[in-house]
Amino acid sequence: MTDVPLDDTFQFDAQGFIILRGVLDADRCSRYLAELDRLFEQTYDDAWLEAEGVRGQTTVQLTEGQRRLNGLPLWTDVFDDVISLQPVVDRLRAWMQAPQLVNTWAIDKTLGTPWGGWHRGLSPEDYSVRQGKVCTRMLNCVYLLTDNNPGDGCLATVPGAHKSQIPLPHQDYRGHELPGAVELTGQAGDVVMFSETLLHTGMPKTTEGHRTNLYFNYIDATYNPAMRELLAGNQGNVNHYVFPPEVRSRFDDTQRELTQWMEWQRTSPA
Ligand SMILES: O=C(O)CCC(=O)C(=O)O
Repeated sequence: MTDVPLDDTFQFDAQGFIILRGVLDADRCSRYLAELDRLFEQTYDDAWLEAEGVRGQTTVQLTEGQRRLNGLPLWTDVFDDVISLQPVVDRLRAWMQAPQLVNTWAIDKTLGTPWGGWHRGLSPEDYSVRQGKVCTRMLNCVYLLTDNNPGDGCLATVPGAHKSQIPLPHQDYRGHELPGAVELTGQAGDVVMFSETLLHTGMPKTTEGHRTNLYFNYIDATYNPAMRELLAGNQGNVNHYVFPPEVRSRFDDTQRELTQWMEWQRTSPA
């Protein structure tokens, strides 16, 4: 582990996010995009969703102009090295107590994708700074595989709103109506790391072509992902989070360490 520059920690704390430039090279972006093309062509058996009382997302979700694929390492080993990218791992370890990977997904947007809704994964109580140590209990890493230019359906956020406890009903605000909203642009290969206590949403895609990103979301080891989904009424989502032993057995040491909680999980009720 290398020391994370204090400038980065300052910026992450002040804004709730940071953009790391040029983490993935062009070849790697192309390889990941080609694999996503292949994976989006496949069909997925979500039979577990039919079990009585199980609620959760299907593996592929198609909405207006947009495709989303959940649980990436379950379907391919091509994205395994995303988990152990050093600049990201260093910052995860600096800004979390003990990062553990939970949710992984890809979103591919085309012309016509509308605004998403404003949301945050956790409340600001789950973000703290004590004696200079940042601690967010959930941190999302977004890997830009294509350019995210204005109009491309970029991530939008309100910088600093990871600490906001003003009870504005943010979910009732459409897009730019939320005061202070900004569009996060970047180029293929950049990585956005943001605290999930930060208000964020996806913007509409008003341009031609594809905007494709990967999302690798980490929670603190002190936090129980199964209970989180159960309380949210989506207990089946854990099926996308837990990688079985045959997936983890191909991982390197860093990838195994960042997914250690999965050793103690099974996806069907006892
Ligand atoms: O990049 C986007 O479109 C927004 C994604 C997002 O907010 C989410 O997947 O929770």
